[in-house]
Amino acid sequence: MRTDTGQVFRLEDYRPSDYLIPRTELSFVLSPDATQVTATLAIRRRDQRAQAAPLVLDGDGLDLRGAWLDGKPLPEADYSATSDKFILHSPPEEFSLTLETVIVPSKNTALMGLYRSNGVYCTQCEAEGFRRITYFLDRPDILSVYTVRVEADRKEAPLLLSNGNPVENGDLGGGRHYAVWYDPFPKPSYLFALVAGDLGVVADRFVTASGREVALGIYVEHGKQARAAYAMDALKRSMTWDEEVFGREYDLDVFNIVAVSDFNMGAMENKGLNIFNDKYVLADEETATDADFANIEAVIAHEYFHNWTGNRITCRDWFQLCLKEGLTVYRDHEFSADQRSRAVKRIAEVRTLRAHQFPEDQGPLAHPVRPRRYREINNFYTATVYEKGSEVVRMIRTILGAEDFRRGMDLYFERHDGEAATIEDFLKAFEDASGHDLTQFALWYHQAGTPNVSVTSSHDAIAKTLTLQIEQSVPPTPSESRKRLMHIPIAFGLVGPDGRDIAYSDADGAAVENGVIHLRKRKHSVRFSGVAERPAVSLNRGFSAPVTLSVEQRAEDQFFLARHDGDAFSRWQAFNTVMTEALIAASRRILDNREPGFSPAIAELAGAIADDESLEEAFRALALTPPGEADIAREIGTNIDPDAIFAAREALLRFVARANAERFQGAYGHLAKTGPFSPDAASAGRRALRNVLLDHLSTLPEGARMASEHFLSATNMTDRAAALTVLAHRHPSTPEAGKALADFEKTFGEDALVMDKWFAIQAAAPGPHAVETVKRLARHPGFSLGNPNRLRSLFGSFFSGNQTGFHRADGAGYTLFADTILDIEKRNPQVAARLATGLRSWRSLEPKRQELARQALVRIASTTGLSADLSDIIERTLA
Ligand code: B3K
Ligand code: ZN
Repeated sequence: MRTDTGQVFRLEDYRPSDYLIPRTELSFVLSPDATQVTATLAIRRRDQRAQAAPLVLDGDGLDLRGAWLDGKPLPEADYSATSDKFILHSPPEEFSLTLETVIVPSKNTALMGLYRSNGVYCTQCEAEGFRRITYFLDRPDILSVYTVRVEADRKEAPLLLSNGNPVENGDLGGGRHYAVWYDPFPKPSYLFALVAGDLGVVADRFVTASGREVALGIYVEHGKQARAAYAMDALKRSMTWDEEVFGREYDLDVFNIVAVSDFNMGAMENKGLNIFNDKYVLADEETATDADFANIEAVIAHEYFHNWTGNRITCRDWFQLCLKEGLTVYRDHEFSADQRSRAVKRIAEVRTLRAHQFPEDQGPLAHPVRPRRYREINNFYTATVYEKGSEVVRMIRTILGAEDFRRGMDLYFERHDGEAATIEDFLKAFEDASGHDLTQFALWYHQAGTPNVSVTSSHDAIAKTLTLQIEQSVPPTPSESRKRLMHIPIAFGLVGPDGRDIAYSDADGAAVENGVIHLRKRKHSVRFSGVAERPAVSLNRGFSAPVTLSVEQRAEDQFFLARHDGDAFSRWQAFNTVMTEALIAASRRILDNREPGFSPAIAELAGAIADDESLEEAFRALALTPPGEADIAREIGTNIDPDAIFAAREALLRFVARANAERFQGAYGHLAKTGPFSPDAASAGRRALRNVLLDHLSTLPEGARMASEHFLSATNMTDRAAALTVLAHRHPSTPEAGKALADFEKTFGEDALVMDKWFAIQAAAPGPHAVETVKRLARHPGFSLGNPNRLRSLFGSFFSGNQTGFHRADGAGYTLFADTILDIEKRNPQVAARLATGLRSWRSLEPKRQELARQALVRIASTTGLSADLSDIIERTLA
């Protein structure tokens, strides 16, 4: 484990490296306990007139066994080597350096560099894992052409893969064999990959638009090939889509994906050899939910799209991470929107953004989409860099329009293919292609915090005008107290009494273009003429800007928009706002020992939505889902009491279900009739709606029996997991719940990925017993502290998905938090640091819980020898 040195890296300190490595030859002789790595690097000085500076290569925990310069042993006086640096004191202008190191994959529990997962050798190098394999200029602006030779025991590893195209393989006798791979595209070290093991394959082919034939392979555990069929289908659809929508073709003869079961995150876009967490590859109706299918489609697409946005054009330095990540998330969002329902996809994206990015932006870990400093880059693979980064690209498209956006993308590819680029390069391509000035817009990359837009409206019936007073503000964030004014594109509509958008004759006060108000100043007064009747104002349609809105509006306008807004996102938003406001008021009343008190209009609207066949089922399912407990807490902002919020939410579900019992029962029964399983969006939508209805109806008497029947009659994992959640969360002490949990365990006990759902559902079960449940489950034979998926499903679900259980008033959840994180950190600092963000919103809690949470954080902070990963998160959280 690399302990914290406290070193801070700054964007303004970027300097190009003195040396380049145009070619890299790697040779691996694999063995679990002593893998020999020989690297021969062709190195040359960047500036031939410059003085010979020492060459300093990065390492991390390396053991050097030999060094040669131009093939001759290097005299000891000419270099120095430690486990984390190799220094050649006075290198010639151009030379070849051969370094031999020995590494121990079987002991690599951090899962960075070369490690073993279920007996398979695999690698993870982004961001700085390559230096755990060999000494190198391990930075993204050093692009090199790689040749890789892999040698292994044929029985242990019949399959030998690396980046690029296969060029040679053969037998070495004594049960050993080898393969050589050559990747003609210069790439940074973080994209290096190697896999060796015994795996099954699903093979297919793809012919690109220009007729290049590509051999596709998805490698999975033997016997699981059938579960990779959906991933293969998603891959081929992604390849076609990128050609059609972005004009991007694949460029190698092969494209391989390998699924492994021990992986720190979702997947990795290594050139020609993507390595995936098997959770994002394996799916069939028996074992995966509709959400799993959708995630697989999105992650397969995301990693594939990186081939152009990330690999062909990479990042100059790690501060530019959003250059590849935000853009590639935007691309995978667009892909899923085209494959499924655009409106439903957009609502889901915004829910995710608000659940993950908003609390980050509003708490102690806030940072700009392009950060200016970091201590540990692994901690910057955040919702801000990814999701807000994607929103920023989406706003560029809104501002430029679809055609100029595409022209800008084309120019970006044309100018920077084969280079390591910056956000400035990216923005310049759009400015040059469109003639727009994006100077003010660029603040979205540089300034942290979620802007707030507040709006009031006034209608003058005699003058037939509608005036909007709009004001923007950006709250202070850590180390940025003063903020500059942003360019915020707010899409809007004025909805008339007949439910249609009113055509206004002109608008002044701000640049209003194609239904978008462009805020650039602190205050805008926008007047629309020719507006005879007072409209309901629909703002931030399609969530055109990632902001919070404070709108002074009559309650009946929200109800009206929830029924009539022509923009599906805003229609969903209107009902969501109605419910959020009702829940906040109810939780306050509950704290005062009063009845929650909901308006019958809410139940009526919910009933109307459930029955409205003009709306897609998936949309209705989303609309009928009340905001989650964390969403409500975020809106309340301070002095949070999770128990009151939970009680209010349960009361709302019951209130709506009671008022609509018959209607919901009818729809629930009707939706039960389906044909054979299909993972497509429409079928998934029907299941989602039926499961949301179950969630409501299960609050009524006989709820446990109904959920139990749902569970027992389920023919797919979506329905089974939904019923199990209702039982374990709402009716935990019933025999039905106990039986369902036991049945599930019996059926799927051997399937770790499926058991993750069983762990996650129980860890998220609300109430004071959750702490004990989680401790008990941590001793379950199917649980393992070494596997990141298990950790996320048990502890991640508890810390981030169980508001009442984790935030138990006596602080027992926080004690478990500190104990667990310190324990995990010993083997895997990266995963420990990620889980530790579970307390980032501790300052919003009510005072007693806040103090207990602080004590747990301080206990972690005062532990000696913390990793850079964990101490960075904890110190920023406490700052
Ligand atoms: N680029 C990887 C993430 C690597 C995370 C390193 N700590 C996956 C992705 O975003 O596609
Ligand atoms: Zn990515």
